Amino acid sequence: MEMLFSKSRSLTHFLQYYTKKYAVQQRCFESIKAGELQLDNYNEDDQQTLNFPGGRIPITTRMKFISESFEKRLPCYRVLDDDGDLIPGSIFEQVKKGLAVNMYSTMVALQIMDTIFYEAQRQGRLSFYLTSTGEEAINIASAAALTSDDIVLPQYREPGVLLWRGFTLEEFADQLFGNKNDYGKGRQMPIHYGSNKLNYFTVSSPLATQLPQAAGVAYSLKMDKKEACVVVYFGDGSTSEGDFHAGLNFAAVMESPVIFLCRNNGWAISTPVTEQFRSDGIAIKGQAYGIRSIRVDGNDALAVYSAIRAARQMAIKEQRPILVEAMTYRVSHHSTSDDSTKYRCVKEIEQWRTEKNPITRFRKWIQRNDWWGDQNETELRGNIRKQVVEAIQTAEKVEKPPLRDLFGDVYDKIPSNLQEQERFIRDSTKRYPKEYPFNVPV
Ligand SMILES: Cc1ncc(C[n+]2csc(CCOP(=O)(O)OP(=O)(O)O)c2C)c(N)n1
Ligand SMILES: [Mg+2]
Repeated sequence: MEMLFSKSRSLTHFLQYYTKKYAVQQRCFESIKAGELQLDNYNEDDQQTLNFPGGRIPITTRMKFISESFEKRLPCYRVLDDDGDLIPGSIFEQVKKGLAVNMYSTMVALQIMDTIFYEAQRQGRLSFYLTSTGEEAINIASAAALTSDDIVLPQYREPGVLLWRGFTLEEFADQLFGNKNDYGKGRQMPIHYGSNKLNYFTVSSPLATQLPQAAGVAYSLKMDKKEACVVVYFGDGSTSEGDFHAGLNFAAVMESPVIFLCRNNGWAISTPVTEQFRSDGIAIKGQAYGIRSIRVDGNDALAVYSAIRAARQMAIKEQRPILVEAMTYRVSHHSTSDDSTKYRCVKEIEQWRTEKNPITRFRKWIQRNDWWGDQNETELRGNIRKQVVEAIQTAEKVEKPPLRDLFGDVYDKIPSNLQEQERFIRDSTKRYPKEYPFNVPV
């Protein structure tokens, strides 16, 4: 009791705590009369049911185990075929010329940004990089289906969502170079972007931590009665983390308006999905948590756009989570620290890079609509290339954040161990000035 008092600090808190606890103990499930578990004739089919906490369950005399899989695999929702033609009879959200061209142009911008930043890393100008190659449609089409009030919790392969929301190439470059304009003050690895202004949480390295957080953020939107939802992105590999399960269950029970968007790209660094799980992918897992789910072709921008629009509508109107599994392929190496040709077939990578390319597929569709031509393509690519190169050249020259920024922003008052570390690093810079980066103000 003493502990409780010191935690809650006041008698009022203590009483509130006990009143709540007592109320919970008094709660009784509607389907159960206290103390009995009865068998009775109940439902319309005259089938016998059992009363259990949580509801009535039909009984059977057959000892039947649920199968570990369905006879057929869960189908994948698609609108455009591999050649960018509309599949007859497909149901999808209409996309007008302006939006379609904007989506296409941003996919191309993401592709070019990735190519040039990747090369800059190979030249030794950046410490690390990671591309979204092959997953441009998931990035851009999902972003296009949202509004700017929707809150994004990313993994790390979704910079296209930020690009769509207006993060500038300079802002990307500032983060990558960790210069003094970087919102994280150079304290994070490259690609850990974030933007308060654009409702985009900062990328965090430990996988899947964003999932339970997303359930909580969405619950706060619900409490504030906001006309918005949360979208949380994650990879197939991240679903092996406990946080995936906690996040889904939490959101289902709390009826949080959140879209769980899994990019199933076949790989988690060198681990293929066949070694990651034995289920038919991810969407199927939603049902076990009581979450409405869909599997969609992640390389079909129109299908992704339509599915996320529908998911958003349901999440907000019905105040519930939705799980979307977007099927795709990680065309790039995992990151600049990886060589994927060591563990997968080059032919397979090439096929996804060319024949199943989501950008080419969407381009074919907009060209058939007479919304795009070769001239537009040349101009767009030239312009973006120039802008990315300029952004790199500028960001590279900007001064790094001062040494003192390494120790701030976490504690209200810097604790003694950090003060000691600061003294130590300052001493070292004096003793070994040549070993210390010249462009970090001390
Ligand atoms: C908790 C945790 N475990 C392991 C890692 C190391 N790690 C970084 S990325 C990655 C693969 C993740 O794969 P996936 O979620 O499928 O995303 P993808 O890279 O394919 O987009 C791993 C294992 C980590 N960052 N965090
Ligand atoms: Mg993956």
